[in-house]
Amino acid sequence: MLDTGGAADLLARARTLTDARLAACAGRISRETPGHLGEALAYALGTTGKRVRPALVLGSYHAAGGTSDAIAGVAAAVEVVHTYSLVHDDLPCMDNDDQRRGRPTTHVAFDVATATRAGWLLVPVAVELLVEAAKELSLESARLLQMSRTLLDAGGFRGMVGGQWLDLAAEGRDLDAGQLATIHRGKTGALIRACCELGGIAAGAGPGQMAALTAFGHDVGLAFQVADDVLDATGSSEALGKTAGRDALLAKSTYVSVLGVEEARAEAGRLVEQAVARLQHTGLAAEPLSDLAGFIITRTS
Ligand code: GRG
Repeated sequence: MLDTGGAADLLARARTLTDARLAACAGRISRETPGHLGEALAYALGTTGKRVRPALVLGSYHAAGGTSDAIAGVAAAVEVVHTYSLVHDDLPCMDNDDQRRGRPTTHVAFDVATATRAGWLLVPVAVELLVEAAKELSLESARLLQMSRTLLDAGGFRGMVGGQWLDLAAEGRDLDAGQLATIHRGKTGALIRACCELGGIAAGAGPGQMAALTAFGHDVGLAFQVADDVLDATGSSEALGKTAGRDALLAKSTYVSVLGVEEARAEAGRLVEQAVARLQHTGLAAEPLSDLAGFIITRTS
């Protein structure tokens, strides 16, 4: 039985710290960016997700001995990249969805051109948040460079964008589990892995601990998507805050279509077990992070 007790505290702390940064950021942007575009940026940043990625950043940072609340700026930077990806993912040229986080998607609330521009504008906002956080954490420039590379690489063609590209190209095709893993390790997993790495880098983790955090993030990132596929097939739109059953509608191969619900759940469990084992005997204070991995595959939204 997975213990997810410590996850609630970590998620609550991540929400409090990160949301304060995101609210300040949204306020500044809507003052600086005129008209519809500023409003759309503030709208996208004002939606409340689960904050799993910020919690992974905080959990990894604390696990590696970091103590400053300024890590919230790094967590906010990742959340902003994630937010941009959701805004663009929902566009008519991608998954074409009208509900996200319990509200109309950004292109429905505004229009496609505004949502597209708002998504693009969030990328430099994320970099700015990262740079500010590095300054607050008094990190030397080599570590800021390493963190920038980690975040941008995960968000780029070797990660999220490349995975999304493959995912779109695969619509209507039957994939096997190996092909699905390649797509989702990029589309969803890369940013999740980067969260764990960013926390470790910010805390000054050594090579052994960094390798453990990377391996943990690699497995949890894929487990997250397997759980997402199960929720899409079994959850309600009300609970998910987005349209349920979208994968079947778009004729997407998913872990559920390939493995079935029960085997997909079992696969998510195996991945998390493996992820948690990666953190053992590393000197990392890994309990909250391990609990968070359990939450990621037992969540209901
Ligand atoms: C140019 C091809 C190209 C792509 C642009 C849109 C995009 C980049 C990538 C899509 C990435 C994406 C949306 C992956 C899905 C990840 C996922 C399962 C998101 C849901 O995450 P949750 O459940 O959401 O954490 P909340 O709302 O809780 O934050």
